[in-house]
Amino acid sequence: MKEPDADVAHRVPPGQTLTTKWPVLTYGLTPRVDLRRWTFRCFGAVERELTWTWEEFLKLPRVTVRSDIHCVTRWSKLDNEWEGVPARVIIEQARPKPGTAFVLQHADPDYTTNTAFADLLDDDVVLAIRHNGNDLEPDHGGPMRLVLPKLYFWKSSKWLRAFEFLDVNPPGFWEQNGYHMHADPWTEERYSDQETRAMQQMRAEAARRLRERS
Ligand SMILES: Nc1nc2c(c(=O)[nH]1)N[C@H]1C(S)=C(S)[C@@H](COP(=O)(O)O)O[C@H]1N2
Ligand SMILES: [Mo]
Repeated sequence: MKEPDADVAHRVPPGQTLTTKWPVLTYGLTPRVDLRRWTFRCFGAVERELTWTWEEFLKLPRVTVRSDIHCVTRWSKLDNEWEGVPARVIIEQARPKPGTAFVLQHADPDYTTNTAFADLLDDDVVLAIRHNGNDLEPDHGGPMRLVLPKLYFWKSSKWLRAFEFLDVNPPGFWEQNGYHMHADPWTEERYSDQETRAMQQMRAEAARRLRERS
């Protein structure tokens, strides 16, 4: 860890320290993935539910983007090069219904995190399979993880398996355990007690509706 040089200081959000290492942060164990059974799925409020096998997923158009990682545990890692399928490509194929405002990411093993639909549409949001020229290591989410660089990194699911399109905003795993619904590192949206009253009501309402549905 070191103090950022002046030329990159503007890229380091408040309360963060730079690292050149890449820590592994997983709740639980790295899942073992069988690529013959792996699928990625879009479901919920979509015109058609879609499922890609690994072979099909590899045929989707890919881009290479460069971005910075900001973890809520206060480390940041600059200049990561990610190769992956733009989230927008996936969303265009799934065609979310009007009124879709949120996406719940479902990942192995039993990890979820909620995101505003609009936050997935940025050019640098990718379903990544490679990092700095190498296949993504299992500990870092291989074979595929989301990268959503403008939010704290817990909003980037490793071992991503599905997008659920929703008109409500249910809290995901960390969001049910004290962390913020939105997670903007520039305004330090770290903890749920910093949420607006409206957002806290929305989280309670959405959690209740999802419980009723299941
Ligand atoms: N499936 C899954 N995705 C996850 C996590 C997890 O525990 N399980 N941890 C999150 C957290 S808190 C962070 S900071 C990043 C860490 O990614 P890394 O281990 O590649 O640094 O992954 C996020 N995505
Ligand atoms: Mo994290």
